[in-house]
Amino acid sequence: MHALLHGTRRSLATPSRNPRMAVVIGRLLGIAFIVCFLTGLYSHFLQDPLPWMVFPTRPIWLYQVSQGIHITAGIACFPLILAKLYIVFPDLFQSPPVRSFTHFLERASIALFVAASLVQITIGLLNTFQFYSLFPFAFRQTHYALSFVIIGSLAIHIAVKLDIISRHWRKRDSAPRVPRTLTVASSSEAASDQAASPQAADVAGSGTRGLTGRVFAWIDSAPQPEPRASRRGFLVTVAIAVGTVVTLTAGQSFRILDGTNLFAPRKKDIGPNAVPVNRTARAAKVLESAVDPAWVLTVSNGTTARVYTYDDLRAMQQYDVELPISCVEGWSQMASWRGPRLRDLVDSVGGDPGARITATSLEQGSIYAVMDMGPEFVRDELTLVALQLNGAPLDIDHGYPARMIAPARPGVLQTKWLSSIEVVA
Ligand SMILES: Nc1nc2c(c(=O)[nH]1)N[C@H]1C(S)=C(S)[C@@H](COP(=O)(O)O)O[C@H]1N2
Ligand SMILES: [Mo]
Repeated sequence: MHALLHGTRRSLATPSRNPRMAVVIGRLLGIAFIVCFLTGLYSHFLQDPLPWMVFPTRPIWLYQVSQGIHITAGIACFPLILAKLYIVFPDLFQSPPVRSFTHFLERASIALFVAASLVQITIGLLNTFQFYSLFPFAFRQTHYALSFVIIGSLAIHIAVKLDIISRHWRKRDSAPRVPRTLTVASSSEAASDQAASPQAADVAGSGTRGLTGRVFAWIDSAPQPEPRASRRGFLVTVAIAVGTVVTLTAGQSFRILDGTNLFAPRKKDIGPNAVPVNRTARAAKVLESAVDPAWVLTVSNGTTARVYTYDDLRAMQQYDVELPISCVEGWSQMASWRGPRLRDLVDSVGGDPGARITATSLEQGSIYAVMDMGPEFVRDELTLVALQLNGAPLDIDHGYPARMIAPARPGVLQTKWLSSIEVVA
């Protein structure tokens, strides 16, 4: 068993599998994870705010950019994680597999970290293709919970590897290569190397750190034909892979890459009113209710209620605003909207300046059918009950007769096919 594990690890050794590379890729991955975590928290709490939370409403593209970065960084994680797993793959064959309780914890935390990360990016990617119904669980809650598992195990991982990370953080600080004769199997050789190299002595100490150090020392000592060239080749390969997946998808979020957006689920400007559609009127089962001539928008505040017909809404002061639809799935699109201000409607029923609202759609039985909005968005002069999109009445798929549009909010909260607005204290 011992020999088998060692033989396997030896045969897996390549120049790119070294601690410096693990640190270089790990660093990028760590940055991507933290960026995803922070932008993810922002998106999560916009949709599920804690009672005291107040959100910025400017710049209007804040959520659009934040979520674009979230999805793009998440997509970039695929090649980065694969590269990182490739580099550290021989570590899987450590012998003995578990050396001590600390070593067990170290390996278990890495296993958890890898598993959680792979699940996280996979369900995230599937979600951008709207596979929500594929999961027998609530996507957002799961994604949110996993993010804490990942950030927690990342912190443990960094703590455990701090020694290696700091030694290989800068290129010039990297430990000198240990002689090729060093093998983990032979303690006498290790001992002679300790004498020859202070770094080797440093890493070959007792406990888990010693083992990890020796693992990397061993990887470092693998036969290395033209190591520089093949290491650069590996980095270039990873860079090309990251560049490719980003270039082929990020156009959904960033217009500058629209031309090369071949793989993302949405393209800009394509759809009715030149805007992509998330959920169609047919899918939302509002094909009839949305065009019912008896449609009215009910605005209420306690016992006070007013009923607005479509013509009543059009007779109010109309405003033109430029605001993006920014889907949680990453795609976004700037558009021109026209309609009355939400705050004028709220004022018409004596709404308090600090009041929240709950908006309800004609759509039945969907989590997007009811939406909550805090006062910072309700009072904002850019928040409209939109009747027009890009110079024409809303297409039925974009929420005809009336929909919500507010700055710096996720698309999920831009409720279509409005039927009522309730002021809540
Ligand atoms: N009633 C209702 N409103 C909704 C949705 C929905 O499913 N039902 N989807 C939301 C989502 S997820 C997005 S991204 C935007 C997209 O708006 P669009 O389809 O007009 O582009 O609408 C939002 N409004
Ligand atoms: Mo969305």
